[in-house]
Amino acid sequence: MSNDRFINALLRKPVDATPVWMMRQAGRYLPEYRATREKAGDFLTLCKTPELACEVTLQPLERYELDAAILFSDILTIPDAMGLGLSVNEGVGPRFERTIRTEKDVENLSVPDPEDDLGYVMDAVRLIRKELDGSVPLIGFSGSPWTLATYMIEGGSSKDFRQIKTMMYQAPELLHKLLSTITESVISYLNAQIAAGVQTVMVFDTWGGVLTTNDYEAFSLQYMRKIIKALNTGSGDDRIPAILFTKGGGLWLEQIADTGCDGIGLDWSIEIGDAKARVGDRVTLQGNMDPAMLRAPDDRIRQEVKHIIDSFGEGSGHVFNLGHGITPDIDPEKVKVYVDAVHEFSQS
Ligand code: 1CP
Repeated sequence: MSNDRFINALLRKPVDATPVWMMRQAGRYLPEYRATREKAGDFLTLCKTPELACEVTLQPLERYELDAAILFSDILTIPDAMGLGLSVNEGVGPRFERTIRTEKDVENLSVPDPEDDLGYVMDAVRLIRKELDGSVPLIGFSGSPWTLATYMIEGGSSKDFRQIKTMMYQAPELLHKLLSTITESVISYLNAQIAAGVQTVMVFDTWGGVLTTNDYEAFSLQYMRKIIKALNTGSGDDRIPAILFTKGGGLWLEQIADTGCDGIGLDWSIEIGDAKARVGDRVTLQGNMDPAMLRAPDDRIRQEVKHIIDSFGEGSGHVFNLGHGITPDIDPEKVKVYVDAVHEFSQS
């Protein structure tokens, strides 16, 4: 690969500068993304048309010196393939026609065949790898079982997680059964992405942070540990690294590192130097600038990038990122300030 900083940082090998990418780097803040989505008609058609998914995956790489590409797709492709009837509308967000609430609902679910029901994702991966032509590595991803279950049970986004928490406390065995089916689906989905060519996998546990410490272990981390163990990542220096990101997971870094993952995604609430002191060099840390900082004046953005790099300190094992996805209101020029500052301040 002509740029292997990202993989090297995940394997804790020396790098010439800290690699950087950005969650939601292909997205609504880019006018060219909005134009392609317009051409597709809607978001799901964009995801399900490999040529267009490939086009938007590459868009941010044309503008910025990013060290990785992330597959353009969504975490909700799995429940969609399970037949829940997904729609994603501007201003409304994702919605499912059918929710999972009863024993019968859970029993009726089956594990999707990734090359068949999710074949459009694998086609996109193969096409993107071809187009990237070894320039930067491609990240594949999935939602965590807990995070996917929140959408499947609530029927869309949620503020208080009322339905899933009711199930968790009234019918925990039923929720575990659902989480087991989703876990099997995630394992086969990520292994198919690896077979199709992704060079790193990331699991987004966006809603793990709403759990108590005990429930985080029982309802989220336990299943992510199973996923890490079942991935066909290979071994040694050729392995496909795996990153776990629990938003709000700063309390549980030691337990997350114990899963055997290669990298931990950090949100912005924790000092990265403190995180490093807790997990040592067992794992790489990915993060963790507040995405809202991209609204600050350029100098303030540069100052924050430098602060995070200095806080991480010496040695490999840092992938620079935002602590969560970039929001649609951000000026694309600010992203250039952020990306360039990471390389400038981290040159060794
Ligand atoms: O109108 C549009 O164009 C749709 C907006 C959008 C986009 C650009 C959605 C709907 N998904 C995506 C792409 C997406 N989603 C990517 C693309 C790759 C990249 O990062 O560039 C990725 C990795 C995701 C993952 C995703 N989807 C997560 C996990 C990461 C995170 O941000 O926490 C979650 C929670 C979702 C659900 C989802 N899909 C879309 C939206 C708006 C949401 C969030 C809804 C919510 O807040 O509950």
